[in-house]
Amino acid sequence: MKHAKLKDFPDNFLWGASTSAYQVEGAWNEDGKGPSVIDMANHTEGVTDFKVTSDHYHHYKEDISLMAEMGFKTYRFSIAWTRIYPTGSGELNPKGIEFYNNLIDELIDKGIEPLVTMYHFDLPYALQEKGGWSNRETVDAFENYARTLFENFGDRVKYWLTINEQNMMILHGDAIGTVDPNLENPKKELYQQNHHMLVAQAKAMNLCHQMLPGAKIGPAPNIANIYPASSSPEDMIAADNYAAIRNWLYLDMAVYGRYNTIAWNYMEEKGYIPVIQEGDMEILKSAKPDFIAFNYYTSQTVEASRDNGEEAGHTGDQQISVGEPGVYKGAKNPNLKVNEFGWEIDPVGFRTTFRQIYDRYQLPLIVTENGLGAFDKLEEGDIINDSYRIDYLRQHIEQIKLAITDGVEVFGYCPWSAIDLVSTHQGSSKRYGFIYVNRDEFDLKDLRRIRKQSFYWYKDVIATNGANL
Ligand code: BGP
Repeated sequence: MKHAKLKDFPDNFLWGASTSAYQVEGAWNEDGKGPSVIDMANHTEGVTDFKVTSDHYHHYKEDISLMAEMGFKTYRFSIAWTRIYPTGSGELNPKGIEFYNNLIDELIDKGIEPLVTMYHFDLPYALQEKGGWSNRETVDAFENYARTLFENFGDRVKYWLTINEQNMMILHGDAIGTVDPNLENPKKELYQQNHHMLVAQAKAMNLCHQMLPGAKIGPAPNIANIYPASSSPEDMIAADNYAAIRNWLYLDMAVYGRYNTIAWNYMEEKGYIPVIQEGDMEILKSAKPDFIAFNYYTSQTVEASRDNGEEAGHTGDQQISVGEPGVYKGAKNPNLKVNEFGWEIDPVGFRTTFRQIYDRYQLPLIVTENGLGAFDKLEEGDIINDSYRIDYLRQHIEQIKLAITDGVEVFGYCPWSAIDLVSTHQGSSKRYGFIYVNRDEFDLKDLRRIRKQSFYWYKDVIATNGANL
């Protein structure tokens, strides 16, 4: 639909940006923090680990003051479970509580609304040693952790996100490092973990509503519209299959408390049906999110699986789908350009994704990640001319405006990332931030913060509530 006139961004629109604890904080073993699965994993060769990252743990005041200078209305960050409970449960670490109290107070002092992810990939290693999400006890540990967060921070935090990109942890467990590929049947295991995470999420949503009647909570999956590679009916079926497995399984459960039919039948066919304890489906049904947060970097395109083994093997990464025999096969979209890392760029797909989610669930939406990873260059005079990032963000914000005009309720936009940090598996040279952090892959240099060109651009976007793009 071509609109004659576009609607404005709503007043109080939450402009901001995102980070996650393990990718930005550093201080990996300080002040009583326990090891997480990230700290104990083998890191991709040739790129940095997560020990220091951007050292936000020690620079948070300076970083927040730069966010305030940009005019952030919100800052989406995650709490490291292992700072609060070094072994995942049991003894509480007061220093961890203190750090996030300080961070939250600093944000509020600067007029920035905290938007907290409770868990962003960094499961406590002590829980992993006991089976991680395969072990039902992790559900209890998460509920206990959630209670602690609500008790300690609920007086100031109004917006909560349960689990970051649960769907990517399940679909791309090997890229994100959440599953042991040597397991006998890793996929079956993953769908059991998935079920446990869904139950844990439902319990956390219920708990939040009981303990903090004024707060709002929602899931934060990575959602992308799926194109069929052609207008062939078989490709359309493949696109439907993948949309169910990648997107709707997670949101149907979060919102309606039921397994998506196509996804369920896929799980049955493949032998991935999880053990469901008595009472689980009631818990899942009883929990209701107040909004849906989602991460979007690009759309996906798939074609019918030829079932000839081509789709087997590795699973790509968060944004590159390879496929699964008999279900779908990842395809290239000839209409789209790709970034330096092979991720397709599809702003219009962003609008489609908004429309699809809102049509299905009718809940307010907030974007918790969207952005462009690039090898930024620090030029003489502390200049970082990231015009390519500005182009990417501008094109995507334009599409939010169109989605709003389409009638979609959108209340915030938090691109990835507020400040440079370490990528999930591609190191610190793959940068996303508005703020440059002066370090190399293996040379920490002075970790100086430098405003990029996009910093000034985004400041103006926020100041004009999206009118100046
Ligand atoms: C998402 C994750 C983030 C972030 C982002 C960019 O999947 O939620 O943690 O890292 O992707 O991905 P990458 O770091 O691989 O470039």
